Amino acid sequence: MATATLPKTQKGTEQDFMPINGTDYIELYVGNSKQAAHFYKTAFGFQSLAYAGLQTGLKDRESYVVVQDKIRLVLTSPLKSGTEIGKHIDKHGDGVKVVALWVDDATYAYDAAMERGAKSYMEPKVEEDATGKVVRSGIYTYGETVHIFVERKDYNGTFLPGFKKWETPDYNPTSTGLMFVDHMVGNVGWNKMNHWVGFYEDVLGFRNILSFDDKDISTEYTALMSKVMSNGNGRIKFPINEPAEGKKKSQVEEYLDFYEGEGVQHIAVATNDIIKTVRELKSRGVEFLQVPATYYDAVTDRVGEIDEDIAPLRELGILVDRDDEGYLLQIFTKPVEPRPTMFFEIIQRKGAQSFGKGNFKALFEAIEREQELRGTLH
Ligand code: TYF
Ligand code: FE
Repeated sequence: MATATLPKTQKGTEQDFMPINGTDYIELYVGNSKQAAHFYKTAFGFQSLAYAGLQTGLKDRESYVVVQDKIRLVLTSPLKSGTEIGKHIDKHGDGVKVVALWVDDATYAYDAAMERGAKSYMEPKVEEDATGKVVRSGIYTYGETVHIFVERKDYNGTFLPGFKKWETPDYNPTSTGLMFVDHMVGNVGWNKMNHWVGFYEDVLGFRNILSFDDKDISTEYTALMSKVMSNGNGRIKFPINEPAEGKKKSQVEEYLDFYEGEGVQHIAVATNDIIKTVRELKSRGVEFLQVPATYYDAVTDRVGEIDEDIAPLRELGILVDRDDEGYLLQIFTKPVEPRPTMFFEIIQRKGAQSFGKGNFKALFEAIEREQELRGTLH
């Protein structure tokens, strides 16, 4: 059963011991950062922002940073064999290494997390350039994924010290209307969901705001369970999925097999005009999961009146769901790398603060059809 509760910090006087302003950046370790940056510019409409590599004195890695409104992606590749980045890519394929959290005090955030049982990834480190200073610190979360706390209140540079502005005067595809990270989902191992729920509660002061069990999230063949964790102000939402036993291999299990461990499953990005955004993304070659046309026969009965015409939603395959507070529109890309691991969700919220429970069945059946095509639905 799905249950909604307000984060405790919004109910009473309890202090939020881990104030977070939002997602600072997402860093992916990828085989070819230069081409990945081109892909995110061309296909998703990100803009060139910053660069660090040979030209800035780095010898072992190269990073390209792209930006779209509040979303910053860092694409990083090694420049030689035997690096931690290379090992990460060898094991997992391209994937998210860092989910960076924007805080006012990265030293305090680190100390508070460590005191509550976090595993250290990076002790607080001050980095400076002519425009100011940034403090960063980091802790491990599920798998080899890490959270880096970024304190940038005394900084005025382009991205971070050590990076230079990346200027591409000859190639700047337009934005596709993506605005900010709405939520990021982690896939964790069998029976590990509650462990990571406890980690976000104890170490980072998050609250479990929604829960889905295998009865909510199952089709005829596959199942999973999910709990949504939110920080105090609701700007950070991390659903955590674990596989559940079904007749066939669930998508979470498939992810764990191909990623060879726990990791980020999808990045949901918000738009305020999903029809325009999805039309643009499709024209640039982004591939989306397709639900059957019959999905739209019942949609008005299920969600009632909405502002959008059904015709373009049907044409583009955009899903709709309603809750007590309003409705939402969402659509899911196919995985964006060779392994069936990470994908994107495009979401437009019109009041609803939920995650599209009414679409789970149609969505998971669409994922199963993809699994069937690649021969991984056993
Ligand atoms: O983030 C969510 O909960 C929704 C639905 O494997 C969802 O986007 C949940 C699990 C999943 C794919 C999508
Ligand atoms: Fe999602």
